[in-house]
Amino acid sequence: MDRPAESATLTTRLDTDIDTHIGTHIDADSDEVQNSKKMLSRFLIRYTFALQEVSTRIDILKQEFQTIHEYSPIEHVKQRIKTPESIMQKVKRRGYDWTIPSIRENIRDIAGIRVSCSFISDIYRVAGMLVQQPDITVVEFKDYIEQPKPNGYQSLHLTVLMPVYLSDRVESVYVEIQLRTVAMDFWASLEHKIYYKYNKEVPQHLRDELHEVAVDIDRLDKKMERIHKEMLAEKLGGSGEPRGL
Ligand code: 0O2
Repeated sequence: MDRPAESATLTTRLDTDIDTHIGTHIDADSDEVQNSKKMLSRFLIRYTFALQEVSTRIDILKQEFQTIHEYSPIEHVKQRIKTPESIMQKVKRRGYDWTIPSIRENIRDIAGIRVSCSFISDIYRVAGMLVQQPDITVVEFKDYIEQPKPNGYQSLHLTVLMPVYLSDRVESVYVEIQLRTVAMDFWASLEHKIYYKYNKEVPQHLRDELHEVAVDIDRLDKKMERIHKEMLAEKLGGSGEPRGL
């Protein structure tokens, strides 16, 4: 657990940020602000460690698969730590308490990792391999592939608790893992840009087009997978499923 001083200082830091937003003059070099920044970095460091842990697990799966099956279900991996500003906005939006315990418990996507896979079946295969690891606890599972969002967004979201071994304790840290195909990722990044370009008020014709493209992407992903399986079946003389160990 963090010491109370750490919680209090972060609270000050968050309040300071709000003051900045409403225009109050803040001395960025003041001891208080400098101290708060240090405390915030200390709070966020566990998320960096948790991301390193998850990313290593994913990398091992990728390399092992590549070596044994001469095929990788993972195309690329991106990770990010939510910015203090974005954490602050979410806390405010959701009306959570401005305390470390509340942020730690409620903001579960401070550490985020995005895995782009070649095919839809790879998404479930990689997710399955991760959630079977005994020290990873799945706390939330959202399948936007089975059930896309109304705008067409597709992705598999897992929120997990990852143990992080610190010098004097083990901490369970929330990590959000998003898994999607390369095509879904392409769609999501364009939609994200459009969403912000129009300040969240996207014109209806663009919404409709994005939805159409999402449907096309689903069709394309399924078609590509069928072609890939047919090619594998030919190569392996079997079902098209990669061979076991
Ligand atoms: P960023 O910058 O990627 O972190 P919550 O996470 O609690 O705020 P919700 O709806 O409960 O919101 O979570 P959900 O559905 O798991 O979505 C969280 C994240 O998924 C988002 O994080 C996006 O990264 C991604 N996402 C969800 N819906 C969409 C969508 O319609 N379009 C795109 N492009 N991405 C989406 P953030 O915090 O919004 O952004």
